[in-house]
Amino acid sequence: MRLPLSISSSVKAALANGLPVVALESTIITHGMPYPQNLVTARRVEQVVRENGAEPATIAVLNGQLCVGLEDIQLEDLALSTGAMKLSRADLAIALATGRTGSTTVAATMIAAKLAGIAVFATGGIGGVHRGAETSFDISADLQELAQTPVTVIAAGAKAILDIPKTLEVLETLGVPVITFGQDDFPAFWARSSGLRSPQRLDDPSAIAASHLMRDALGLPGGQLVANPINVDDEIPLEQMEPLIARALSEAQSLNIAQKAVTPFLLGRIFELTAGRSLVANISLVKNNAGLAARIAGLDRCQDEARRTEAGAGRGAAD
Ligand code: PSU
Ligand code: MN
Repeated sequence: MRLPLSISSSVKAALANGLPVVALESTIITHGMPYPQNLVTARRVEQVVRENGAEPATIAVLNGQLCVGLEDIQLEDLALSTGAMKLSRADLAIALATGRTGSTTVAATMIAAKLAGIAVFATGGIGGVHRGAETSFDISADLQELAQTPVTVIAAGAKAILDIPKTLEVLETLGVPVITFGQDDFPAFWARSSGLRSPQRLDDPSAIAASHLMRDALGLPGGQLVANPINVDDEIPLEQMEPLIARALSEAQSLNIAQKAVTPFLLGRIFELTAGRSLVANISLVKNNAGLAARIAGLDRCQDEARRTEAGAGRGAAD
């Protein structure tokens, strides 16, 4: 079976020339933000990647093609569409086999990035262990993906709609490195701190790029999660979010919202309950993550190059 993988000409050129490329997901466009902010943000995030020296590759499934890098018109169509599927690992093959259109979650975007040869990916927040998972069993496939697909994912931590302590425990069990950039506390998406200490902290993007390569050198599968705290001016402290989150969660429960509808429902309700402030924060943190991802991607390539040169020099000396 031939894989319907379609890499845009600009992404193809960047990859062929060894230039840094940053993957971007599309569920945030179709299920994470309302129109027109979703389109404005998607374009702006691509621009931030470019300003930081890398080529953006927004990923989605369009009419059964796994597209890596979207033309502006494709981005616009996706932002306007109301029927796009939300595609995670479990859905990707079916959507491609049946010619469907859908956006990719963090898990599915990682799969596509790996296929295209892209090692760095920026998003807003990853999916995780939901509150009440002990009865609902609702744990995002994003966590398993981080354990098996070699892509470094830059996110603003995990949303406080999730059970953050349990999310960190599952990541630890799965052997996923969780690295907070520049602070000790693991961030909570809209808030800079979750009140929990991050498993790891690195202050230097080149150390993050080197760790990515070292996992590969060790022969370990999987990627790493880089948690990048939201800018202080745009954060919404946890205490302010908590009552709104509690309300959104209880509404979800009484409406019997389940499976892949849970995250979009909660995000939509929180947008309404914060009178749009959650969206302002969300846009700010995605741009912030795109910038850091582009810097890491640049270093990743340099490091890779350096490693090859070093290996070559080492062999030369042994000869
Ligand atoms: N965080 C956001 N907006 C989003 C998502 C996360 O602020 O749209 C999306 C991401 O694509 C993530 C997905 O991969 O939600 C997780 O969904 P689930 O919990 O159903 O696995
Ligand atoms: Mn889920």
